[in-house]
Order: sequence, then structure tokens, then C-alpha cells
Amino acid sequence: MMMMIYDWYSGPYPSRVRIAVAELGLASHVRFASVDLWKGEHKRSDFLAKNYSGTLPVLQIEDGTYLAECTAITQYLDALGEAPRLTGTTPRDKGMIHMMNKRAEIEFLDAISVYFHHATTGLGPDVELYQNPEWGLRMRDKALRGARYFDDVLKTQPFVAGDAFSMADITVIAAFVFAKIVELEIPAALASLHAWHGRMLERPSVQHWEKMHLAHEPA
Ligand code: GTS
Repeated sequence: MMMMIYDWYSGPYPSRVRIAVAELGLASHVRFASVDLWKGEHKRSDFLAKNYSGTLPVLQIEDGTYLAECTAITQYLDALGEAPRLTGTTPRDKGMIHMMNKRAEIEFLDAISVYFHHATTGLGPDVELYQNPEWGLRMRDKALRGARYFDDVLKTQPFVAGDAFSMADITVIAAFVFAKIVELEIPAALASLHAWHGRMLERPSVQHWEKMHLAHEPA
């Protein structure tokens, strides 16, 4: 089985799928094709034909089908194994992971993304055709509220969706990746969130992602 992932090596959303691939031991089954966000390659018609939304990453599976949306891609990859490891097995866990993953997107990761695209120079004037700085700043505040929420969650449980590592943890890891890029400081007072993040950075999948990422960085 061979699959293709269209992404950009340093992107926070792409990191979600790269970490999922590493968690699931699927690295030998994927190849990567680079789509340069900074040149706006994701908004060109050839890419839009693969993903209507013009976002990365996109997974192309063996029959040629394109799958976009990190959550959908992660669910697909997780379903390839004998037992799901990132998206839950019982109805309760599946529901809880889906909810917490969606919260991690809406309240944290997506909010940072909107801040980046609207209240900073984002991908530059050739790509950012409409910016609303006030909305961007509102979303920065929302992201910080989200960080406080996840800190509360992690005071009483070891992982974002409960007792086990899941796709929801990966989404919050990606929020930290994006926060670093936009220099959004996650307050040190959020001790449970930072302690959780420290544990996440020790996971082989996250370390593998870091290594792949550094390998691409210009010297
Ligand atoms: N909901 C999508 C998903 O979960 O896959 C969002 C994907 C997304 O926003 N990807 C970013 C993108 O394509 C990539 S990155 O910023 O994380 O590198 N952004 C480009 C744009 O113009 O919005």
C-alpha cells in the first residue's frame, strides 16, 4: 500500500497528519509532495481540483481518491489498522474523542490560524486577499481562552479526551506548533497544559515530526 500526502513540511495542520502517520507506524506507506503555501500553490486550480477548500494536508489513497481535513484523514488512517488507536473503539470513546478534537480545533488551533491570517502578515499580500485584523485579534483572545480550558481539562486527566492518547491530543499539539510560529505565548501559569505538552514532546511520533521538520529547514 502506498499513499501520497500533499502538504508543507512546517505547517501546523500538516503536523497533525505527520504525527498520526508516525503514531500508527505507517511511515513506510506514505510519500510526501510539497505544496508551497508561501507561494500560494494551494490556491491554484490544479490543487483546488484535489481539495476544494484549498488547504493542506490532502491524502491521496491508492484508488486515487483525495481526502482532505485532518480529522477525516486521521480517521481513515486509523481505520487501516486492526484496531483504532487514535479515534476510539467504544461508542463513548469515539464520541468523546470527536468532541474534544472538534473543541481543540474551534477553541484553540483554528482560532490561532485565523489570528495568523487576519491580524499578522500571514502568508503575505499575494495570498491573503482579505484580512480583518479586528476579527484576528478576537480569535487570538479566543485561543488564549481555549488554552485555559484545556489547562482545566488536563488538571484531572492525563490526555485531552481522557485516559488515553488520541487524535484530540494531536490537535492540541498542533495548536502549540502554530502558537510558536505566530509567537503567541501560552501563559506559564497554565501549568497542567504545559506539563502535558512536555509529555507530548517526549513521544517518539512528535520527536519524529521534529526531526523531519528540522531536516527541511534551510541551514
Ligand atoms: N480544516 C482544515 C484541516 O483540518 O485540514 C484546515 C487546514 C488548514 O488550514 N491548513 C493550512 C492551510 O492550508 C496549512 S498550515 O497553515 O497549517 O500550514 N492554510 C492555508 C490557507 O491559505 O488557509
